[in-house]
Amino acid sequence: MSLREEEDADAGHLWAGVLMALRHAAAALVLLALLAAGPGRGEPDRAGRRGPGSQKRQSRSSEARPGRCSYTFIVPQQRLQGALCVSTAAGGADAGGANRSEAAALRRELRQQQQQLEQLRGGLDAQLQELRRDSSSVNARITQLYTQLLHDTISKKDQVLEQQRLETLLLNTSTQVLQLSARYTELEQKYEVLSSLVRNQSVQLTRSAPVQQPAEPQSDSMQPVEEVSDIQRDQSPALPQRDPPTTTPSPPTDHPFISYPPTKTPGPWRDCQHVLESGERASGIYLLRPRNANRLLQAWCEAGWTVIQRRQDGSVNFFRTWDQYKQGFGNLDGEYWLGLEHLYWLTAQAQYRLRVALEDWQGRQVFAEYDSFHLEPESDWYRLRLGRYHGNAGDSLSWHNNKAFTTLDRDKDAYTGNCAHYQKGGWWYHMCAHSNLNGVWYRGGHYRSRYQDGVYWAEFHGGSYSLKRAAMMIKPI
Ligand SMILES: [Ca+2]
Repeated sequence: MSLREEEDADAGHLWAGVLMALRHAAAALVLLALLAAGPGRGEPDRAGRRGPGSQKRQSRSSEARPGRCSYTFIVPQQRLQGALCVSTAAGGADAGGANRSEAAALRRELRQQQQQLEQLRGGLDAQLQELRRDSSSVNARITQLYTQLLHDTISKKDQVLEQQRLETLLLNTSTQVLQLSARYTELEQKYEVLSSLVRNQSVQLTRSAPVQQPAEPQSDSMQPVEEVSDIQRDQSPALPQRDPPTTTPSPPTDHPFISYPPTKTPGPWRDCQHVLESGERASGIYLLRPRNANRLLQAWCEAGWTVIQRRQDGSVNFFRTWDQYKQGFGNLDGEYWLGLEHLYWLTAQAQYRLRVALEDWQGRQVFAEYDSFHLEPESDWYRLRLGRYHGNAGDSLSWHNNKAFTTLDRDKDAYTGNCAHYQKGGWWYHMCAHSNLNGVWYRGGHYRSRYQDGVYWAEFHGGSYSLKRAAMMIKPI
């Protein structure tokens, strides 16, 4: 902007010079005109064109007295210093001749000045044009610089934005790395736990191998048909485990055995109701043999109820394979799963009802009952058949009615993936679960997990609350 103002100032000076030159030229023209009109009285119309100043000069010249100037001209000071006096006084021929010669000299002088003025004007025009060209080039240069500055500014802003974006990206990446690191640590810990479980199972298998040999089933005999599940092995006092209750039982074998002493030796009983009817009222472990079943099993009996599942302290891992869910696992006096095959035979011998007893971490106890309960055979994936609900826990199992059982290695649910992988258990998953009593036992109720994999009953505290206690039990109608 200052350049532009400077340029304007230069142009102003130029114009002022031009005007000054024009004024001088005009004065010279007036003088020329007056000289051309002769030494007589000036013609009023010619003088009148020069404006009021000329009128005054005319009036003064009309009053000229002998010996004094008839016309007074103001000529440019560059050439003539002071006033120029032309005497027009009437007198001798010498005086007139002198005046004429002076006038001729003046005319020459004026012509010269006129020529100089023309030259000056031409020079000025050339300079003006040159200045204009300079101005245009300066303008173009300023525009170019301004454009470049704008471009640089925008580019710097872009750089700042890009830098901010990169910083954000770096921050996010760092966070992800930290999360991955934490996840890796967690996986490492899980791997350690699993490794120790595998070692324990190997030890148990080694120790139990000799016991399995004599336990071949004897069909068509009232002698116990030696069928048993992991449950018995888990709690066998004869098979001390290296670890406390958190030890995971070994996988079921083709030729199971009985190793846990029942609470009462008599039996086997058809179910716990049969135990109760036989006068055995104490809660505990009893030997059962379902009617028409070529197998013996043990279960926890409580007031005629046959407990088929129990959660209470997270001591047993319920994330198991199909075979393990089929045969059962856990500790009969603790957490356990009776086994789908046992459930099938039990519920095939009579009409049973199901009771689900739940307790939250504040000690509140609720229940859900279904007036009929049985399973289809393994060929139909132990499909759940459930009757009407009643109770005060809310109905979170009817949604699973008529659904096949799903485990981590056998996906029979309606979901595109395997629900067992997400719910960390085995259940009659649908898409996926309103109840997940075989899920992960979390301490304290509300838990944080990527998936809803706790021990939950959706109608009682929702899917993100892991219950303290849960038990499933059956009783003939
Ligand atoms: Ca599926």
